[in-house]
Amino acid sequence: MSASRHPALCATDPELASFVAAEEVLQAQTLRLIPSENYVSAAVLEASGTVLQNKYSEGYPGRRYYEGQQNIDRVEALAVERAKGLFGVDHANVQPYSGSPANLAVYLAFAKPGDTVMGMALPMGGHLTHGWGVSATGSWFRGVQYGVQAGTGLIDYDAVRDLALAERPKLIFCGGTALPRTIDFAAFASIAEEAGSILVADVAHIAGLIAGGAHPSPAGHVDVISTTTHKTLRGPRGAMLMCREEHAKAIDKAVFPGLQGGPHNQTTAGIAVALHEAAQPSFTAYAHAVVANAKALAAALLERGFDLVSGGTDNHLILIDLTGKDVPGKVAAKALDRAGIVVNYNTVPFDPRKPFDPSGVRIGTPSLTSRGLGVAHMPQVADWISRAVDAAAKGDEPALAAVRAEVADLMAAFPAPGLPLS
Ligand code: DSN
Repeated sequence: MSASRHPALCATDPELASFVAAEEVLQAQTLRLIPSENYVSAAVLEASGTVLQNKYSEGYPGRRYYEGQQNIDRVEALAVERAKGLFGVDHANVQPYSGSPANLAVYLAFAKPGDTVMGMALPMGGHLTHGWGVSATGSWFRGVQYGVQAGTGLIDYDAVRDLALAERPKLIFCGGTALPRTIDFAAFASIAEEAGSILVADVAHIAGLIAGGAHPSPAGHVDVISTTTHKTLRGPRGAMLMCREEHAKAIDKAVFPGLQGGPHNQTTAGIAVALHEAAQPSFTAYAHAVVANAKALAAALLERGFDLVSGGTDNHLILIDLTGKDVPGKVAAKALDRAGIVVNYNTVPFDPRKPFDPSGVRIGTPSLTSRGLGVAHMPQVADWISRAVDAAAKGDEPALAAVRAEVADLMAAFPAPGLPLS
């Protein structure tokens, strides 16, 4: 971090400033493939670090419990209008602190403790907050879980319907954290209607693809859309809940005063900027490039003998099953990290191993696409992954160091948004 970029921080707390500087270097030099991460723009970074931080504003625009809201109200109303326009929804709440509180607010709005709720099982690609046992949502509510088919890795919508009709859950969640394929929101909507359930689309991973027209939208199919703002949508760390007008009051009441206190106004400002950016034609091109890159990377990995859950991808995410490579996911992820390629180890459907030491590695293309890498680079990326996994199997540290140097060379030619050029 240069003193010219953050002079006050460098002068006041050089120790902390040095950690941030090191993170800037790490993010600049490595190939970041975690599918839920991205690079925000300089404008989003600036908006997220403003004096809006200094203000308490419990309530909603025009209905606050504190005075002095002239500017805060305008910021939040702008974010809300932009969210409604971008996603084509009646109502948007931009206050949830992140994805888990957003989902918890949905429970508060529509269910009572002990009610049955349904979501995809975490090891199958769902999310903790979709009723999984170790989460509050799985202990305060009765979670029933669907998965994917063993052979195809795809959701079996007939099985989802059978479970929904047998259990009649209050809430059904669709969406997740390790789903490489398109979600059929219309199919979920017809199931939820038959079962008499409220349908929630958790689109945290694919919100940017939806905004850019690279994945079908759940708007018009589902009761509530829940999303974080910092993944493919490329905003600050935060979340939004969007819904039909009939649910607006229940959602707002659940977020505040039900669950949260004052909104993080500096984050709301960053969300507003990200939504503005996502409404530009360049973002549509970005969203389609993310998917094109992921498809090209999946094809290149298949050519190199990797086994991919569901055989490929329709979106930004690829789930590599390393069972056949004899390298556990965690060993591979840590070796890739030493090679300058940042991924996360992940369960694969029907994983015989434990979540803290699973068989898979989850990768995605949002970050590298934000840096301008294209389909022509994907064979090189697949080659690095292949070399690093082979090196992990052999314990070949010099091979990992060689990949790391090559990665840093390419990354130097593709500066990351929001980071200093150096
Ligand atoms: N932790 C997020 C992810 O990485 O997918 C989901 O909440």
